[in-house]
Amino acid sequence: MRDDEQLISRRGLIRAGALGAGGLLLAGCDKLNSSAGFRGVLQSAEKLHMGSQRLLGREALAREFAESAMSPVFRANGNREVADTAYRRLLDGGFAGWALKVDGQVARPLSLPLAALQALPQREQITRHDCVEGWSAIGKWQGPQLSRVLDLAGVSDRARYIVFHCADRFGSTPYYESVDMVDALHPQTILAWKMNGQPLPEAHGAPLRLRVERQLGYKHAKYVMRIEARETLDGLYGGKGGYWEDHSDYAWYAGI
Ligand SMILES: Nc1nc2c(c(=O)[nH]1)N[C@H]1C(S)=C(S)[C@@H](COP(=O)(O)O)O[C@H]1N2
Ligand SMILES: [Mo]
Repeated sequence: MRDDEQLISRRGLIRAGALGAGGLLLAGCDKLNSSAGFRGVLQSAEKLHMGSQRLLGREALAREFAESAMSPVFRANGNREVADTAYRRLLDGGFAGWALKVDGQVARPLSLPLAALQALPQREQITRHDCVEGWSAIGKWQGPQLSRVLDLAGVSDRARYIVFHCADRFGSTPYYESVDMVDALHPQTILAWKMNGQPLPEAHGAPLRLRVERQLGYKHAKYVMRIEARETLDGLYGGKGGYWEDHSDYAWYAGI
């Protein structure tokens, strides 16, 4: 089986299986994606699927791999460059003047330079990235757990979502993403500054990107500049919790 076939059959087992629509598994991933009907099925199954995945355990880990399984080439997808002039100045300066902002529903708003994130306990994980466009790649990621950073900031009990604000845009609209507190506090949810043993290159989200290993690729926000704890997603851009959620029929809960 090729990786993308594994992806669709794995997702299909949960989704189409629950809906009794196993025949859909025979088509290719791209075809499934471009079929409005199938995406509609995915969306109507979102809540059911979220419930069944969460029943498997809030702490259930995504599979981790050996170094020997790492993909020789890890494709870069979506934006691979950031046009923003402030970002380009920071990139040129090796992100020396960069700092991650942490704000919203927190006791202590923070501004964390890269060195501060690198000084926190680190987690390294070799995982498979699954993009809805029908490709997968296995890579090694390193960074502090998001839960550590949220602890430092004293995230409020009222916070229900963590939002990731990114430096890049599609047209005039910034990319952003969000996760709930279960995914935010999950042990494999990290703020990665290292990929495959090197600082993140621009194409993969320098200087910092989210890894949220039980979710599909578009949830893994690159170029993260600011993290915001919120009670609600209402009133934020299109209100659906992410750039693609606002601008396509991609589901907010993209659990694999
Ligand atoms: N800021 C930002 N994050 C993003 C995207 C993007 O365009 N901008 N694309 C998403 C999609 S669809 C995927 S599959 C992954 C791709 O990550 P990679 O470029 O490291 O492969 O990033 C996700 N995060
Ligand atoms: Mo993707």
